[in-house]
Amino acid sequence: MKYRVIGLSLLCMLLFIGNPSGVSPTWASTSFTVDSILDEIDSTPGDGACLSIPSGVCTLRAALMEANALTEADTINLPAGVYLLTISGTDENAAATGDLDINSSVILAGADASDTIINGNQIDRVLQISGAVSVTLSAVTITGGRPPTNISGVNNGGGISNGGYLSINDSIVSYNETNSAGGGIDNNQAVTLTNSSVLSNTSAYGASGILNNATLAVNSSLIAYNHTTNDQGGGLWNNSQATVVGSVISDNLAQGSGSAGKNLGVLWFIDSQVSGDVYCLPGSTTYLIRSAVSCSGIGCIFLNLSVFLPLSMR
Ligand SMILES: [Ca+2]
Ligand SMILES: [Ca+2]
Ligand SMILES: [Ca+2]
Repeated sequence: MKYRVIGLSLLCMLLFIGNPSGVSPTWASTSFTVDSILDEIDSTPGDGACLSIPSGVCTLRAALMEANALTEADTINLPAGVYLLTISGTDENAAATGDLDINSSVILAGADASDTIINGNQIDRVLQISGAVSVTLSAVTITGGRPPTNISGVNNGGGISNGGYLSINDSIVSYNETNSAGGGIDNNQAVTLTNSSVLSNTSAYGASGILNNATLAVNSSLIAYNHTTNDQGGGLWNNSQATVVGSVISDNLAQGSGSAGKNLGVLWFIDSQVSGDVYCLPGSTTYLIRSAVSCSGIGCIFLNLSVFLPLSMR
C-alpha cells in the first residue's frame, strides 16, 4: 500500500464529530507495504505516500523515511526478499544514506526470518534507532552490516545500534561486523530479544554478539558463533542490567577468557544453557537460577539462587 490508509481522515473526522467535548481523538497508525527490493529514498517524506525516486515504488528506505516523518506509530510490512542497502554514506541519521535510521515508533514486520533479509551490504551498519521510540522487528534477518572503520566512538553496533525501546521477535541478527564493539547489537536503552538468534557476528573489541549498556532481556533465544578478535565478551558484554531466560549461549569466541560473556553489571541466567565462561569484573553480580555457568576473572560474585528454591522447583 503506497498511500496512507484510505479513509483515515474520514475516520478521524467522524471520531471528532462524535466527540463534542473537543478532546482530540486518537490517531490511527499508518501502514505501508514495501513493494520493491530497490534501495531508493522517499521523494517527499511526510506526505503520507511511500513513493521512491526515481522508480516511484515503495522501498524499505522510503517507508522508513515516511514513518520517521509521521508522528504516530506506523507499521511497515516487508514481504519476502533480500533488501540490499546500496546508497553509501555514513554518519547520516535521516535514513537517506547508509544505515536505515529509525527516529519514530514503528513496527517492521517481515514474512519470515529466512525469507525477509535486510542486508547492509557492508556499506554501513543496518539499523540505527534513536530517541525514545518503540520499535518492533519481527520475522526478519539483519545481516551484512559494517559501520565505518575510521570514526572513533560511533561505530559500535555492526548490525543494530539501539537508543530506543526495541523488541526483536522471531528474527535473526547474523554476519554483521564492527571494528569496535557490539558486532551484532549495541544497546543503549532497552532491547528485548524473543525467539530470535544472534549468530556469527564479529567485532574487534569485545561484545561480538551483543553489547549491553542499559537494559537487555534475552528470552528463548540463541547467541552463538559470535567472535571477538580482541577483548572479552564473545556472546554478550553486559555493562548494566541483563536477563537471559530459557536461552542458549554457545560456541562463541573471545580473546582469552569470556567466550560466553563479560559482566560488569547485574546479569541473570534463568533456565539457560551457557557453554564457555563468563568473565566478571569487580562490582558485578551474576545470578543463576537453574543454570550452570562457569566463571573467570577476578570479580566473580556468582549467586546460585537455585539452592534456595524448594526441591520441586530446582
Ligand atoms: Ca513520501
Ligand atoms: Ca545513522
Ligand atoms: Ca543513515
